[in-house]
Amino acid sequence: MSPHRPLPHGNPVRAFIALGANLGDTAAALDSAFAALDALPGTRLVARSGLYRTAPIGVTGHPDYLNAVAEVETTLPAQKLLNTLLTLEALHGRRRETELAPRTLDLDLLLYGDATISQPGLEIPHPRMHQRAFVLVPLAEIAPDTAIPGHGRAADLLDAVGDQRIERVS
Ligand code: PH2
Ligand code: MG
Ligand code: MG
Repeated sequence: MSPHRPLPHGNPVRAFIALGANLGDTAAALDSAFAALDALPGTRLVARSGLYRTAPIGVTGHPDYLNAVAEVETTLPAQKLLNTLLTLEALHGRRRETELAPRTLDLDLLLYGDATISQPGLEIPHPRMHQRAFVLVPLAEIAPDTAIPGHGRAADLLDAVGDQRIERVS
């Protein structure tokens, strides 16, 4: 985090990004991704959650994930930020095979200010974030009062995902 690096002009927006990996050195990938987010143009890392080991959702027989959430302040437009996240995934060795194939790094844009966006390839808020402990637990750790448009406060959604296995590891 670099609190003293000034942002370029433009109205900074508070955005939240989910980090996930379940292939390779997952802790190194998430640490590297946090640093890379802080180094993006017009962007600084405001907060990072701890790292959580989580059961894979949506598939069985795959390795556990390591998940976390980043809070950033950015002057990048949402679409540009999304494209940048996809580039960062590729730089971390992400290969897109089947949809839920184990991955070296997944970066999902969860929230972009209080915007609601529905475009091909870009849906904000992330359409499943309110149902996933691997997003809500780290999000509530760093910003419990965050409002998820259409679903309410992050911390208030935790009870409903209490059956999903998640364990803080660092
Ligand atoms: N990501 C998915 C599907 N399932 N499960 C966990 N625990 N963590 C993830 O990051 C994750 C998932 C799709 O991107
Ligand atoms: Mg994902
Ligand atoms: Mg993704």
